[in-house]
Amino acid sequence: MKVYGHPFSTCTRKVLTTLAEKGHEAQFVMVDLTKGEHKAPQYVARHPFGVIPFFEDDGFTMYESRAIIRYLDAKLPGEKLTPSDLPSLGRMEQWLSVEQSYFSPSSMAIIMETFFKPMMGGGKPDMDKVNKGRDGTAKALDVVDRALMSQAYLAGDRFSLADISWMPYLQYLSATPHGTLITERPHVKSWWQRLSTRPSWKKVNG
Ligand SMILES: N[C@@H](CCC(=O)N[C@@H](CS)C(=O)NCC(=O)O)C(=O)O
Repeated sequence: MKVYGHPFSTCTRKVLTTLAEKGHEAQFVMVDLTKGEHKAPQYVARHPFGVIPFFEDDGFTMYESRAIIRYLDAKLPGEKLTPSDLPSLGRMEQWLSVEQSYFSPSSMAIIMETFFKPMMGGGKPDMDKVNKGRDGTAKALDVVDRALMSQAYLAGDRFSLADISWMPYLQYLSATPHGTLITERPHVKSWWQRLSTRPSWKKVNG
């Protein structure tokens, strides 16, 4: 298996975390976003949308991080990251969708403005974007906080792909001055402590 991506990329991290959870090593092919390698013709020939990650498995190729992690869980041996009972499966899919639709767009607005922009020498954060991002992030985390009052993980009592999909954004958020969005919500805070101390996450972020 080959994963084309960048170690700083949230979507690449979902794939690498899933591989680590399954105890499987894949070849990592660096696509340097800072050099625009994801827009180079030879990469776009693989991934028509010119983003990372891209995935290869013995001649089969695919893209879209959330689709890749489902594929990996279905294919690889090891602990299942997808519940077998229907209500928990439904919950997992709900939270994957909430991450994609509401949480990641708003948290990424904060992360881009307050983490990546200064790191790339891009100047001061645009506070309109940050504040809009904060509103969306707070709403999503309020909803998760309520759900986590009665269960340890998003799909229920067991860790699943849904938790993996939230982890990269929680990690970056916690490294910004807006990490209080996590720590001021008690159930989100303890959930993030459980997630961020998993060996798979330490491996990907090591
Ligand atoms: N829906 C895609 C999103 C991929 C995506 O936006 N990747 C980012 C890195 S996390 C990227 O390549 N950004 C570069 C760009 O948009 O030019 C997925 O889940 O794989």
